[in-house]
Amino acid sequence: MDDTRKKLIQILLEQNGNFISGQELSKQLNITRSAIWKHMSELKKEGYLIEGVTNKGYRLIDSPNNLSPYEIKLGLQTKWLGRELMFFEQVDSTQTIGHELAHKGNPHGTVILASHQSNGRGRMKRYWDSKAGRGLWFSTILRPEQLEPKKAPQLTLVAAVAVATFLKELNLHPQIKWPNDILLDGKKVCGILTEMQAEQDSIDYILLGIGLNVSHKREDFHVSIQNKATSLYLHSKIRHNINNLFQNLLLHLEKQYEIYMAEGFSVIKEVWESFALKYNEWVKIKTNKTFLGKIIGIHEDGALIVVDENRNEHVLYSAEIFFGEDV
Ligand code: BTX
Repeated sequence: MDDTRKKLIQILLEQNGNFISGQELSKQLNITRSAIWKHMSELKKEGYLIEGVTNKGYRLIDSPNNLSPYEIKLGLQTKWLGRELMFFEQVDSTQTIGHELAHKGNPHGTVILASHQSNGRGRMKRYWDSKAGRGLWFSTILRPEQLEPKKAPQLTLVAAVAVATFLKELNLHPQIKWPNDILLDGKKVCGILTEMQAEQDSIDYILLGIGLNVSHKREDFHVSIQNKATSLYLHSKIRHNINNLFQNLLLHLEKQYEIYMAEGFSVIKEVWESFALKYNEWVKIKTNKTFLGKIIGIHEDGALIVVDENRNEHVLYSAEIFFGEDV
């Protein structure tokens, strides 16, 4: 989008729905009134709903519900997270771009956001369905100073707590399935992928990838996941403004990260457990073998603690949990 038009949107947004005169706009933008009129027509074509009234000027009634880095930056209340925001219409995966940028030295808190991922990925090279304009697909570069590499998996749980508290604030009842799935009514609405670059005793960076399904209808998901995935819209039939959602999600992430860094994992662990799914119920657990077990807690380092049918305790760092239809 051309720079004048970006500035024009910014000015219109700043009026909070009130009118601004054409004369004032042409003064602020240093362009003629007919140029303003042309830009307004272009914005309308892009989906902005703008009212023009003689003697009053223009006012913005509604914006297209598309990701817009300008709108995001305008209302972003974070201190450091997303202050450096890279936006792409289409990428293969924001994780790929994130690794490239982290290697080039991009700072802590850089966020890479895409409207569409052609090759979004989950854990263990699984795919992540990332339909254009339907969700928040983003990666964050974190450079936690003085965090031991072995504690890095805790950050997945920190992020899960951030997403869950964010969804709770939307009056939803999220549950966390260890380690990285956020569910609504048993269906996955969000996935988290944490990748790390580290030396033996120091972390270079952590790339925290989050995929949140926002406005999918059922048929927007790949047929293979239509029964087990959901979106905020599908779940609650509410159309959220995607840019506001993103601003709030970043705020929650920043907050939980800071709590974790200042107070350690125990505070996070407690909140995490309050959202945990299938505590003390028999579930199928797959590690290098598959067995029935009960989840009884998470360890201080973020690992899962389960007991098997013979009452033996296991501390698991990597596992798949199956329940319901999956069992
Ligand atoms: P995961 O391995 O726990 O979950 C992947 C599994 O989830 C898939 O095998 C599929 O069954 C299911 N699935 C795929 N897409 C979706 C979806 N949109 N909604 C619900 N279920 C789905 C979870 O991995 C971690 C996902 C992280 C995604 C983010 S998006 C931004 C960043 N870039 C990137 O490539 N990945 C991360």
